[in-house]
Amino acid sequence: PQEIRRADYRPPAWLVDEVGLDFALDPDATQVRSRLSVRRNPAGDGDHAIRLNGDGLAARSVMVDGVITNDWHMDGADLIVALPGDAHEVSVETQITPSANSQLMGLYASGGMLCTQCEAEGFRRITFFPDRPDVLSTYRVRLTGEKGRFPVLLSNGNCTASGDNGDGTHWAEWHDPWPKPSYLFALVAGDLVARRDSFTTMSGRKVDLAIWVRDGDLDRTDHAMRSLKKSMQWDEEAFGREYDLDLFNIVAVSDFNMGAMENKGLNIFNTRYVLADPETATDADYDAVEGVIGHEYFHNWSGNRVTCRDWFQLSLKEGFTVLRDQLFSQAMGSESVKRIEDVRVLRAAQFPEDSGPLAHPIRPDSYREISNFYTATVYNKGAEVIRMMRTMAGPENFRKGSDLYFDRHDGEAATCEDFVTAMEDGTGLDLSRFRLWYSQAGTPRVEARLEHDGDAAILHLSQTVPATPGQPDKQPMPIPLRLALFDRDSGDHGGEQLVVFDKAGDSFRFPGFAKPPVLSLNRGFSAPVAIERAVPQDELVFLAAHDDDPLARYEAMQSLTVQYLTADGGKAGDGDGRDAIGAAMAAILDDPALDDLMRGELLMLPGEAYLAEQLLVADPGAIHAAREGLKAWLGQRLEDRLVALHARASAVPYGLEAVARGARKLKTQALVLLAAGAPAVAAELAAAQYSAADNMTDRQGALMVLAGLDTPARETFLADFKTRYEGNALVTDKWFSLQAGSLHPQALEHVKHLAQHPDFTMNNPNRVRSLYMAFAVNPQAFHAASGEGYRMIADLILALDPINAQTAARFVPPLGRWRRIEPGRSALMRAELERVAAAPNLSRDTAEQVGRSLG
Ligand code: BAL
Ligand code: ZN
Repeated sequence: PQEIRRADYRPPAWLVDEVGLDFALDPDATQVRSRLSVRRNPAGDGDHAIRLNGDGLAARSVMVDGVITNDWHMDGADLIVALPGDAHEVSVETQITPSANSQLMGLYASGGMLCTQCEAEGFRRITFFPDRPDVLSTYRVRLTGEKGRFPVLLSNGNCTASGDNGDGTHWAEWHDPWPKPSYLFALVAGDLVARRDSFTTMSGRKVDLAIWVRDGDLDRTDHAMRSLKKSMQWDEEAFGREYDLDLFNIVAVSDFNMGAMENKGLNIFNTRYVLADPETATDADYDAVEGVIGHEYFHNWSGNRVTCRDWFQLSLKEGFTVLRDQLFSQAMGSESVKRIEDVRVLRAAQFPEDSGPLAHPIRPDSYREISNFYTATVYNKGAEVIRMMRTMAGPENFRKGSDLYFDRHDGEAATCEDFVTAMEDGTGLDLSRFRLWYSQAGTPRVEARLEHDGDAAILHLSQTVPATPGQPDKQPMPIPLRLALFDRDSGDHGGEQLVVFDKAGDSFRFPGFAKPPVLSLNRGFSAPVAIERAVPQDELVFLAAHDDDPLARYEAMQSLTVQYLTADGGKAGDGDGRDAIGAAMAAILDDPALDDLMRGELLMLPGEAYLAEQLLVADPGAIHAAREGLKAWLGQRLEDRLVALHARASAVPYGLEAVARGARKLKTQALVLLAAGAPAVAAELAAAQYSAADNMTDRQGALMVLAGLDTPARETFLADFKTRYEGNALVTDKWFSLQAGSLHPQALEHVKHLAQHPDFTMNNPNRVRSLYMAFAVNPQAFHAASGEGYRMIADLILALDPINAQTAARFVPPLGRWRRIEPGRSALMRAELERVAAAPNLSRDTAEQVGRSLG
């Protein structure tokens, strides 16, 4: 497949001002008639034919200005129609088969309903169209379908008319007055019920809100509705953004490739980010629903009102919208805990991407299949890059920059460059060198050394940005580092400072320190970099106990553990390091000033993927053994405290407030350490926790621990869980995940059996991910020394690719890590990638990912 390059961007030759679409809906044969009002783009290349992208479509008829024409031809999958003048009406008739659409792109069937997913290039699977984000049109859509099957007919914007045809079918017409690119088109037809509510905007307009689900799911939509109203309110207060239609619809579907989709006025969601009640959703699920509802809603401005010029600019809307959803969640719950969670996700998902064969800048330079670039780099690092601008500008100036950006580009398809320019103009910052964050891939490594000289502390910094594919040489980047220097005796610092470090090497002098201070660096994780500094153990212990920046305190605990676990390549550590961790954890358990949510963060050990990332070449088996060894030692050493903690937390009644959530978090964390150090005690407490549970957080936490233990209770409780929630797809996903992700030594065997379970299907992405993604990120099972885990994932990719290429390609990155793994496993991983690469008829998605991983 052909490589598409950012540098080759050309404006569209033709613009489409208005789109009329007429759907006669039928799962097996849907007729689509389009009517496009097109005009020649003065900025285009003067082409006398319009290119209408298609994917698997055949034109049944083509009309220009109401007259059938034969002056058209196919160029690959695209339809080229000759147009003599400067403005025409082009109409095309196509027929599609939603019931056969297993890729879940375009119009497809999901459990009897019909729905769409068009981002990035799904609209061309519905009808021929200039399917690119810089072609913005207003849409009028007419839907006709059987009343019995499809009592609800939805599309973007407002419903302008509806009626009964008297023949068992009915129709509805929708009009979206806001010009939008085709990727934001949506329709839904199905037998759905709605939770309804309303929101009055800051200018006093009443907006009707509806969340559409299957009958039976309605009582699990309360949290989603509350999250939506909070999102609407917060976006007005924090960013001055008001909603702009009279109606906002959300529809939940169970077959969905992504988490959710921000279609204008008609967001379509994966059920897992809508449905939640205490019995079936964990606290993490509640947070995810709130965060994703916010994210999609915030796209109404960052993405829809201002959209992307081309797909290379994806981070323009995704990085910014992730930052917006992160700030929203920080404001709704614990600010510090949310920041720590986001940093953990970045390190677990994005740092490995940045240091592997799939590394790319947040604004990529080329792609073959754009679906492969919906990545942690574009999303999460993209958010960090904008967060750095906010840190340098300060929140108030940042708001001026974002206001200017929205004002200046409302109704346009913009670029990342437009965003940075608006930020410069609005904030007064000089971002000329900062733009490197958009063009250079790779996580900068910052070496830091603190020197004490007379009465001053001198911070010496140097940076390198590692080579990444296609980018052998890098320039130094501007890196904003928040820092504080603590007096060891008083435990205080004289105020936080911000240094922007933008050279290969530099030194910063801080006078007024008679004694060497303790450095707290990159506070709040102000820059998405890896700090390399040999921090003395006593300083880490000091910061873990005293740092007033919660993220820095968490970092100190993480570093303490990372230093211990990665000593000698992860094979062994010294007893002194282990004692320091034990003492620090005991202090955290005992610290009365900590709230339990934060306590839980400080007690969390770094994950195995993050530990592996610290090593040039990792031995996953050794890392797993070292980490489990530390857990066992901690479980034994802290057994009494952990048992007491479990009892204290178990006495807190269920609620959604922070105190109750913190108690639930600690309850299961205590079990996890006890399971390693005192398995019999843990098994008993976990069984009690499971049986007493009145909520999914406790029940799932207990079952997770039991699923990892070799105890007879394991089977009993897994079976109970399965039957207790029979018929609930999202909880059944949990049942698969718990086993595939478990610490049980037979986890790999369990996955093999589960793949044969009648509830397993390759046609539902949630189910596939619940089994195989949970397995692929379970280091012990996936990295089985035999290579069987690698074979299993390669087999999955090959089997899934023809069914759902987008989801299949997502399983390539775990195998793509082969260069950073010890030689024995590395060769096995590579062999599996080569086996996949050699298969005939690979999708563009999978072929690109496998090619880059081997390249
Ligand atoms: N735009 C794709 C889904 C999302 O990021 O919201
Ligand atoms: Zn998004």
